[in-house]
Amino acid sequence: MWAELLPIGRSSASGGYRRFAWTGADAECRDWFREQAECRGLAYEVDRNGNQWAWLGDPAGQDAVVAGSHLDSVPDGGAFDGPLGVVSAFAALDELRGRGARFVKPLAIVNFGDEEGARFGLACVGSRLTAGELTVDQAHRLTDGDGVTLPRAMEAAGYDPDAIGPDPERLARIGAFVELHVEQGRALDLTGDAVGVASAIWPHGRWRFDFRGEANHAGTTRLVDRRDPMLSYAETVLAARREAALAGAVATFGKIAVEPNGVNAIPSLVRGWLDSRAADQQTLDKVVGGIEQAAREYAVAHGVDLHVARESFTPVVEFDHVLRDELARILGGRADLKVPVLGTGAGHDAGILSGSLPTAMLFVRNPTGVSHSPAEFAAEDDCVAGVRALADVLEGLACT
Ligand code: HGY
Ligand code: MN
Ligand code: MN
Repeated sequence: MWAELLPIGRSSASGGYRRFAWTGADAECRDWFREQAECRGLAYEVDRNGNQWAWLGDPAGQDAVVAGSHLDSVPDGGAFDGPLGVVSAFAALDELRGRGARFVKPLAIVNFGDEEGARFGLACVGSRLTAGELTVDQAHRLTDGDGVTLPRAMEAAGYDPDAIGPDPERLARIGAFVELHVEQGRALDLTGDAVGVASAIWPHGRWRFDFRGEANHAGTTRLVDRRDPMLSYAETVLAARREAALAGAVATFGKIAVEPNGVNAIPSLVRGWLDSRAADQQTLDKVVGGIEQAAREYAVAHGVDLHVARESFTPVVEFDHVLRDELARILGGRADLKVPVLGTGAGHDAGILSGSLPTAMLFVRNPTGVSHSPAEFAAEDDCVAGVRALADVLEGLACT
């Protein structure tokens, strides 16, 4: 499975993946998913929001057990964030068939669309739409950097944008969703364990800061006459670092757009996107409030206008305790496996769906902790341990 996925959407320059929603690379990943479903004799379907499902047992049955993740990537993402959960779900099914497991509940493997939000700016679009946490109107207004709207992009990829919307009946048929994911930190490396279980996801969001000044000549405009938005933006980046460090949170300006974007022109607009996350809501509010206040002061000092818009927000997620205890019980029976429980600052479809049904996550050790980068890594032994743990969990939840 890895060998087939390896070249899809890979940049030869960076070695990273560019698998953005509704692009050619995304379509190739989707073809791969369908082939994996078909070659295993699973019933394949695409839901109204473009998420892909592969069913063993009756797709219309009740109390289904679902495993999976996503196949899209951030710009120059690693190979594991997303695909590890989908590949492991197929591998776990193969393992269970090898064990002769007898399924008493429907089992599905899922690929949620547009998890990273790399193209349209909002993460987890597929699961948010399904859970009713993103309205159809909001989704129809999403636009990429080239001005292409989500509906046009879906259409171009052969999907029907008028079909999108909440899917409560589908979610009501699912008894448990388990997402396996490469760890995006070093907690497991530090405890020396191959696999962990998630406790909670930090609240997190994305904010757009538009600093508007005045375009002018870089050679002839006196420093005192300038209204340069780059200065207030730069100071705001430093303020974000300061506020986050003070609060024990994180804040990142990782994306920027500059107009007119000329070497010899003072910018008229600097647009920066802030991603900030903290262990609790109060801390996050304090950090983002502090950054915004500082940005306003810098804007005034440089004669620049500032507009701040929150583009997305995901509240804290505490994973279902009953399902988590069930996972601990199932995996606790394995003398060779100690499974620590960890929190994470990364967002996931399992977090979005946690408001609609019991969800849980398994993490696989990442020896460097690096993620959202071509250097992301997980050792083969640990991936195999992840598959075995997922197989045990699925067997415990779906088999006699
Ligand atoms: O940005 C995130 O937390 C993610 O990996 N979707
Ligand atoms: Mn990610
Ligand atoms: Mn992911």
